[in-house]
Amino acid sequence: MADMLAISTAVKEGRRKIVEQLVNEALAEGEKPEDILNKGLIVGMNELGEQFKNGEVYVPEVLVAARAMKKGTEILKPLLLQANVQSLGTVAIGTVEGDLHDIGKNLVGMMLEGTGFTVVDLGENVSPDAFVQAVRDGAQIIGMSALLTTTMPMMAVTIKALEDAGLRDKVKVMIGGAPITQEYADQIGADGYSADAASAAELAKRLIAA
Ligand code: B1M
Repeated sequence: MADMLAISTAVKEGRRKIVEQLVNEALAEGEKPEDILNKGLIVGMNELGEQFKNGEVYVPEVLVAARAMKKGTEILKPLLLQANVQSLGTVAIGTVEGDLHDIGKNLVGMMLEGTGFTVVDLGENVSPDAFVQAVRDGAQIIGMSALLTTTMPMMAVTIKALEDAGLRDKVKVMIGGAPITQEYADQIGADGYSADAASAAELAKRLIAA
């Protein structure tokens, strides 16, 4: 039986090679990729987040853990993606201006691709203008991620930029990230909020159908 505790511990301790080895072993034992992600990698990163909050670890440790987590998700990515012949639509996704957290955004992008969307990854620290340009370039959905309470307001600024550009009614806006809530989405006039990557893909399907 695959050892999810060992995977989450290896992420927490930033042991990239061990994460790689354990994830490959878990797959060889028949463990589902989504279970390795949710019960191993994400658990480790969330636990480290708590330690970070409590001042038990600092930015360098978190950075090393993020790299270890990335290694694990790189192995899982092709397995989480299913072959879809026809695209369901185009989603431009990015972390808002001022925010460099990209792990959750990358997972959401991965799930959207797996569901059949074409994903344009705008990266991190994405300006409102860059989101506006993505709509001009054909994105039907904008996906914004924010992990910091200080960068959340950039979501509202981006929605305002879409309005000012006369594009608000041409695009659906979905948002997410640890500090984001449905209440906040309603407050800033986003079309949808989701708490995790799997429900983000479901939300995108509902938005494109609407
Ligand atoms: Co930062 N950081 N960080 N950090 N970091 C948090 C977010 C924090 C909560 C830690 C803490 O104090 N407990 C805290 C924010 C506090 C606050 O604002 N209230 C914090 C801080 C303070 C900071 C710095 C300011 C620290 C400093 O420099 N003093 C700094 C800011 C840098 C910046 O962005 N300008 C900083 C830096 C960093 C690192 C660079 C070291 C690193 C990021 C590396 C990277 O992303 N490449 C980092 C990390 C890793 C974290 C924690 C530990 C983990 C984040 C993560 O990747 N989680 C985090 C603590 C925490 O969140 N528990 C923390 C795993 C990931 C799978 O979850 O991103 O929530 P998450 O994504 C989920 C859902 O939220 C959702 O789906 C995802 C998958 O299920 N989701 C969406 C996300 N986006 C979505 C979009 C959608 C839909 C759903 O639709 C479009």
